[in-house]
Amino acid sequence: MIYQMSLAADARSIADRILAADAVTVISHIDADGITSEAILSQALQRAGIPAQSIFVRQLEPLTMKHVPENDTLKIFIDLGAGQQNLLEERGMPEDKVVIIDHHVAQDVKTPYPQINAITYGYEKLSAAGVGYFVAREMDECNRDLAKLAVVGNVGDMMARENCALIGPAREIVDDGVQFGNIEVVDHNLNFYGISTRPIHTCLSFCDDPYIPGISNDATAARVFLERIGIAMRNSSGKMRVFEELSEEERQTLINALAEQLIAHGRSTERLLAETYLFTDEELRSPLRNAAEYATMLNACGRWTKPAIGSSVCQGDRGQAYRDAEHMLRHHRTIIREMMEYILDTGVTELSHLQYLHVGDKFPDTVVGIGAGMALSKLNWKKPIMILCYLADEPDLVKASMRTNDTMVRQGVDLQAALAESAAKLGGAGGGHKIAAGAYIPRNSEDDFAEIVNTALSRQSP
Ligand SMILES: [Mn+2]
Repeated sequence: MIYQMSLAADARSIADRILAADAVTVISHIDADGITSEAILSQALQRAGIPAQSIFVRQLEPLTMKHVPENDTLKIFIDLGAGQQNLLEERGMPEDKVVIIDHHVAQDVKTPYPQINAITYGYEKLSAAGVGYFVAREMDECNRDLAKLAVVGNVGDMMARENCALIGPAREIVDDGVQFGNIEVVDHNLNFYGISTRPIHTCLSFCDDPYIPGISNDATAARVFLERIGIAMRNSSGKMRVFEELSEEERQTLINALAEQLIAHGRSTERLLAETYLFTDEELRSPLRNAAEYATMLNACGRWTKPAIGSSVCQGDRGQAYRDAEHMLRHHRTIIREMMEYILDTGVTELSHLQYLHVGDKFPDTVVGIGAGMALSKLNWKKPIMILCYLADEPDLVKASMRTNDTMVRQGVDLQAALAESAAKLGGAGGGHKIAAGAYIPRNSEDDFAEIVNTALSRQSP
């Protein structure tokens, strides 16, 4: 396909290809972006009267390609595919039976597979669900209600993180949702996670971006802080209040007090506020009330390999699928909490520029990255953390997950570069983002690997 170099024009031509199909198979990824991507397409296809089937994979690789049916349907690869076009080619898939909707680096192959890819247009802050939404909107204007799901996908893929808001085309999608009436933008909100479900003091104590001295990591201190500024922690019926329930006045009081706290400790207030996205059609205090928590619920479904349940929730199921998703979310939180406690109890090995710990087979590899991120907020935040673990189905390999924070990224830390370079030295492979990355390395090379990564990090921020 010849790129028209315009997202809108390519969305139109991809939409036309999809609308011309007799039947479709959607192949997507099992995280929040992949699940919302699939849910957007499934609904758009259903509304267009095109029979469709969906398949979720953890990763598109030779082994998972066997799940892609060898039939005559149009295969839509979304949130994956761009970087694995050689696999489609090896399978002998003709170009007129494939559409790729993605935001990952594309691979050069001979077959010109039709593709719409956010990075082709220079949009680094637009996820697959965002691109998929533009295609769905071209398929039919009535799909504007799906903007909400695209916002969840974008936030789930951390597209709002750096700028404390969605920007560019991803922000345009927010406006569609606002116009449709199911999204409310809360400007200058606190940049906290859990505003719809966590008690306020828990929300405060979990905050690590920015790190607030005397509050972060200290729930008791957070409680005292709230008392001091006169914010009641319980509502009239005795229930713990959540941040979303604060009045505008209380919200301002809290923001001002936190800003003062930061300034008193000589810290920047830059990342204190963020734009947050509330879903007014969801119940109060539900994890579906805001984009960040909605995304966590979907990630929980993916991590327990039940992405289809997440998709049902995205498509409106608030019955059995929702109850199952809630259960997975709770389980997800418990395991992550246990893992964090394990990391803190066991302690990490500190090198000059890195702290690391091997958890062996105690925790599933699908949660170690999140556990690492949460543990980092309780450890020395100036050193990136690396958690190593065994893989249940790959006895020769070890997975390494790394996390750091925005402050360190601004000082030059790039985990993606450090892991890709270090893993390659041991015959492994790594990738991801500056702030969060992962690698697979041969078993028994863990300590050597830690030294190599430490050296790479020491060059990035001496
Ligand atoms: Mn994605």
